[in-house]
Amino acid sequence: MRAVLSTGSNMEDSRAHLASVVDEFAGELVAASSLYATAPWGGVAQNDFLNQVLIVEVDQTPLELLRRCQNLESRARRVRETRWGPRTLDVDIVRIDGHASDDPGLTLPHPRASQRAFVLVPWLEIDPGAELEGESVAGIVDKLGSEGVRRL
Ligand code: PH2
Ligand code: MG
Ligand code: MG
Repeated sequence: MRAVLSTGSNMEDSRAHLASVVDEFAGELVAASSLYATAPWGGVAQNDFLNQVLIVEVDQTPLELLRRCQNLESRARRVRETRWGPRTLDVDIVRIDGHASDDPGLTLPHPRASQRAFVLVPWLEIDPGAELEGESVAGIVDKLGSEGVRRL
């Protein structure tokens, strides 16, 4: 099963937190984007984020992959405080090829991905032909713009 993951951090050593995800999926990694410095999305005043997108090929169910992502967040001592607020590590499943779900525990594709240049721009870097719900990611980015998303 092929999945697109979005990782983000704006607390502590953000590079190390993102690297912990690359390490976890090292043997299953299809592609990893550059790191991006991104302005906070969602209206909470906070430090800029570091974001990255990974494409992985895993031999797991969607819920098993979700647990694995949540374990990585726990290992980073992630505390869930403010919605859309600061975090040590966020690992979101953006899309799983051939899979859609409206389960509130794991909605796929990620319901807000199409509003988030910090997800779409890194994704486009590693998959220029990417599609989200039948629309090209390149086309979505054209409409949305990519202000505040800087490739490092
Ligand atoms: N994550 C959020 C809220 N806002 N903004 C940016 N730039 N990057 C993020 O990863 C991010 C955010 C909550 O998931
Ligand atoms: Mg998130
Ligand atoms: Mg999350």
